[in-house]
Parts: sequence; C-alpha cells; structure tokens
Amino acid sequence: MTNTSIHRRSFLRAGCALAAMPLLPASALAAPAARELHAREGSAALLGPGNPETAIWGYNGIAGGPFLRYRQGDELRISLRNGLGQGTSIHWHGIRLPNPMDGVSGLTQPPVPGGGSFEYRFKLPDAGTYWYHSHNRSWEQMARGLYGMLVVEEAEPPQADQDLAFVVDDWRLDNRGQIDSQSFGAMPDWAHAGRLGNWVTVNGIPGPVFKGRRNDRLRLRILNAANARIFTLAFPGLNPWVIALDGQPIEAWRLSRANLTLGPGQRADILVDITGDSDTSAPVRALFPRQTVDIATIKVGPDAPRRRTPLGRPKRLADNPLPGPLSLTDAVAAPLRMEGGAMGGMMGGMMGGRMLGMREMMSQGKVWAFNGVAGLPDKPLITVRQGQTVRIDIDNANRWPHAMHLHGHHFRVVGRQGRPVASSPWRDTELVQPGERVSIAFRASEPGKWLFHCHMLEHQAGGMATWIEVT
Ligand SMILES: [Cu+2]
Repeated sequence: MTNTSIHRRSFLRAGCALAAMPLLPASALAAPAARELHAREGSAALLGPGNPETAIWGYNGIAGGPFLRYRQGDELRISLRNGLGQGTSIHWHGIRLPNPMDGVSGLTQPPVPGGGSFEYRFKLPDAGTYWYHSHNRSWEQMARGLYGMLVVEEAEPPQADQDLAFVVDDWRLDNRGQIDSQSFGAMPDWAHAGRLGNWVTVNGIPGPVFKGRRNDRLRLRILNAANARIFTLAFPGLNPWVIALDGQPIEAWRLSRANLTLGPGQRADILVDITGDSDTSAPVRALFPRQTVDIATIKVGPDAPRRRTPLGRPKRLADNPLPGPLSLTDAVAAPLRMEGGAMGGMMGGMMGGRMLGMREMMSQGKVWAFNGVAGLPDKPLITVRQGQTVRIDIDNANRWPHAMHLHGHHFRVVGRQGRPVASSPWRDTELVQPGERVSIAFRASEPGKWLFHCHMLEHQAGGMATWIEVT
C-alpha cells in the first residue's frame, strides 16, 4: 500500500517560499476573440523547484491548465485544439449552458480527434468558482493534468485583500517522480476507492506559501481536482468563513472547530483572516486516515497591517439566477440504486442490453452499476419536460462513498435516510456515504442529455454513469 500513502518528504521543505498564485484580473483575460486551450504534453514542477520536472498532459501544456476568469454574463469563447494521440473534449463543471456545449464525449459530442479542434461558446449566467476538465477517458486525462479553474466574478465580490485559487490534487507518481502510467486502468483501483495519489500539490506545486499582512482577508477558492480522493482540510488558528459551495453563495458560517470535506469535483469559497503576529505562519492541513500533512502555509509578512482589526462577518453574496423554485409536490421522481465495488456482493448487471455475471462484467472493466445497469445506458434514467422539478432518490447500497455530479444544473438535497431536509445549499456534486439514502431535487432547465455520474473517475468508467433527458 505504499502507493496509496501520502509521501511526507515533499512537505518537509517548509523553507521554500513559493509564490502564491493570484488570479489574473478579468481585464487581462477577457479578450473578445476566441482563446485557445491546446491539450498537449508538457512538464510541470510538481516536485517543487530544484527537482526534476514531471511529464504531464495539460491545457497549453500547463498541469492544472490556465486559470480562466470572466465576469458574470460574459460570453466564454474557447477553441479546444487536440494535440494528444487520443480523443478529448472539455466539460465546464457547474456551468449552466446549452447541452451541445457540455463537452461529454459520447453523449453531447463526439470526442475531438487528435489534430482536431472544437469551439466552445456560451454565456456564463452564474458567478462563482467552477472548473473545466477533460471528459473523455477522464480517469487518465485528468490524472495527467487536463483540468483548470474557471472563475466567474460577482458584480459585487466580498471584501478581500487577495483572491486566490487553491486547487488541491493528488498525483500518483513513481519513484522517478513521473506519473505512474503502469497503473492506469488497474482493476483494484476501479473496484475500491479509485486512483488515489501519493503526492499532493496545491496550484500544481507542493506546499505553496500564501503571504499577507496581519488582519488581511484572503479569499481562497478551493477545488478538489483529484480523480478519487476525498480531501478533509483543517485551518488551525484561521477560523475561516465558508461563503459559497460549488460556486453558489450560502449564509456565511464559521469553520472554527469543524473541518472542510470536499469530494472530487466539489468547491468551497472561504474567507481567511490572518490574525497572527508578523513573521508567523499558519498551515492548511489535509487530514488522512493515518496521517496529517501541511499542504500550504499562510504567512504573515513583516509589513505594517493595512487595517487595525480583522474584518467582521462577511455580507452574503448575491444569489445566482438559478431556475427555481422547486415544486416538490409535483416532482417527477426516479430511484437510483448504486451497487458494486469490492465487498459489495453484486452478482452481475446489464451491459449493452445483456445480463452479465460479475466475472464477465469485470473482464470488460465494469464493476459498478446504477439500477443494475453498468455503464452509460441507451435509455435515460428519466425523461422530463423543461421546467419540471425532478427528484432523484439515491440509495448508496455498497461499501464506498461516491461524489455524485449532475451536469448543467444545481440541485438541493431534499431528503436524507427517508426524512425530508428543510434547507440545504445548491450543489452540483454531492458526496454520498456508504449506506446513505439521499434525495436531490432540481428544476430541469435546458433541453438535452445531461450526464449524472460518480466523479470518482474510476467509478464512472467502471459503470457509474447515467443520464437525464430534458425535452
Ligand atoms: Cu464513486
């Protein structure tokens, strides 16, 4: 199990003060012409400066892609150029957009072949922290670095002295510091927790240091970009305010003793007030089952503070114009039973319209099923009309947590273990624990075929994918 334990040594070089990664101002990026994201090979300093670089795949050759930043209501216009030896496409995670722009290879578009290109063009209706990533063979393409953060600025952002991306990923590296490509497709990963890495980066580097002055407020846009790892983060001494989840504003709450848990694909916007004395620092800590690792440091510089006391409770951000309200009494409902995986006791499932035994399924790389069907079915989970409220009753009947992601919509949790839930935040990805029954609801907005799948990418590839048709 050495591969799945996090290496400690990367985090012992606390002295190396790497630059934080501020997001560029919108004016620097919002050019009217189409910008290009070129999916290609590149190299990245995943091991930190002074160490050999790691060969990766990235948009414009950058591991974790360029940060994209727009204003609410802007049009995104990006040409994907494929410089890889295999097909690819880009999904815009959390963005409400027309279905043909959703970027799901095999459902909303054919994969863009090597040497080909495809133009994505759509409006950005909602402000918040989103991301974009490959949606073809994503279990390999994302593990190699094909993803990036997409920020849509609010008209009135919260008061903060710095607005920072905080993209957490775990990479599985071999002992030469290169991406372990031998283990792509390894069935033990697919049947268990998914591909877990052994090397953690924040914004593509190990242990970055974010610098501020005493009483500064930092906005951290945290994204879990890992294939499969659930990150639990602690901010000792920092008392952050959580102000948004999956891009959607919430009533600010203090993370004083609690930790922040993010499943793959989930985001949280937090505000951190630096209260330490000059030249002190506070860690951002990742808690693993048998280990705690400082993945970033927030350092108080020697400069005089720009204000005498920290800022108070933040104002609630303006809500996005999400389609609503939900009409639960006349919602169209579908059950979704999640089965399979190691120790799951699944006997077999439907594949391509045929009933297969478990051994036969595994020989074709399928180890999970939704409602007894492994892999993307020909028929949707449910067909609904635009404007209808849809409820999905998820029953996680196996031994593993799953990060369920709905494309093109945000939903609310409206039930847990069969009991109604009165209020819950809008999300696009929900972490469902083993044995948990969770009902989610949303209003079908755009017509088309919307994928609903586990964002643990090996589970998705291993069978956990279905779709919802909006007519
Ligand atoms: Cu899963």
